Amino acid sequence: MKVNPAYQTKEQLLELYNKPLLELVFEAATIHRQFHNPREVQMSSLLSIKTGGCSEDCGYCPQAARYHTDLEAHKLMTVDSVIEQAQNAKTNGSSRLCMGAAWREVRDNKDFDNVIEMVQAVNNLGMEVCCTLGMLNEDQALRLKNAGLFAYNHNLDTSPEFYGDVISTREYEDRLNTIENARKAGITVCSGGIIGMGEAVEDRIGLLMSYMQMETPPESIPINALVAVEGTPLEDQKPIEQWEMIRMVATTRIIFPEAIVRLSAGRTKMNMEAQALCFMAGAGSIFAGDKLLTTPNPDFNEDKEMFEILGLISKEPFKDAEQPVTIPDAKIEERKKQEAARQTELEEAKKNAFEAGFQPRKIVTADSKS
Ligand code: SAM
Ligand code: DTB
Ligand code: SF4
Repeated sequence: MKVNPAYQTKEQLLELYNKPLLELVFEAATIHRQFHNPREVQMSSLLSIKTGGCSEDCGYCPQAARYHTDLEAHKLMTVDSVIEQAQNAKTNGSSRLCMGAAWREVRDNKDFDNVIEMVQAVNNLGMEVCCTLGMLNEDQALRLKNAGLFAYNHNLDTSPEFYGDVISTREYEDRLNTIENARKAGITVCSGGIIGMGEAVEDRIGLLMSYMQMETPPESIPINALVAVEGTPLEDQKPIEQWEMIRMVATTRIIFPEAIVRLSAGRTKMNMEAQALCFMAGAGSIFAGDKLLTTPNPDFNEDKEMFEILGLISKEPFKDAEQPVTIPDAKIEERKKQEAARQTELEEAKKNAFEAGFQPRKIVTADSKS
């Protein structure tokens, strides 16, 4: 059951969202137990592989170049440092790694080739690999799929009606197209929203309606509370009530019984009791590690303690779908072949020059004189 047939109209969803809180949590918990092991919560780590300097104007985002935030921009990380961070996350109990880049869209360049190598390497570590890189075309989605990408994250964030109040540099339709491209390539979809941006409850419901209307709704739905960052247009938004986060998690759980609902950004402002109610209401994952992409998150030890107190266990990778197989990437293989050929040519040339009697020039330094 991908979508719960008991709820179809906006009115029904609104009524559900506004139900007496404990009734709502009870209904969500009941459904959660039919489709998931309620003790299992996936720990997923985020890694910002390319930070800041983004050309978009998403009103919530500290990485947009046009806002004056304290963020330090960084170019794309190296494949080796990504492997090191992924290994570290795995050692700390994460079974999934989500790599994020502050790009409007993916471009077919050396950076993307490097991302392909990152996906291959992290998949080889036996972790679920997720990427969030902005807009994607079909070919790019296919290259990611063949590299071993498990999921693509691309959030719709809010309802189509409220979207223009938050972002003007792209359309809702653009987001839907990218999700479709990932889906066509056979990658699972991770897509969710942010609450606390000044939207009405109707907009939260509108977001869920967008997913209900998809032929295949997302396998993974992250629910974020806005992290209001100084310097962004949404810096003065009042933090949402914890109850709203619980309601949103519970409503999402009831509407999409099979999906994994992720209790995402905003946990530093939640106490353990509120998080416990979110788990009760069907949250099946958290972001683990002391940093989200650029903002703080509870550290591994704090979450470990919470898991112990609540009797939660961390979910193993690939329990919901098989691990993707990594297939060599034609472009990268061709580049490696060309590099190897160039290296051989260089060595041949050196050898020939030596045989023809050319000696490497002796460099005279102060040391070699004495
Ligand atoms: N640039 C890519 C994109 O926008 O799809 C990927 C990175 S972007 C930072 C990933 C997601 O992070 C956004 O879609 C948004 O939902 C979430 N996000 C960004 N800033 C946030 C904030 N301050 N609070 C909560 N969620 C945020
Ligand atoms: C998602 O829905 N939330 C994550 C992940 N998917 C990429 C990102 C949250 C970012 C919070 C702000 C920051 O740390 O920059
Ligand atoms: Fe850029 Fe993504 Fe941030 Fe929007 S959310 S400004 S696209 S990094």
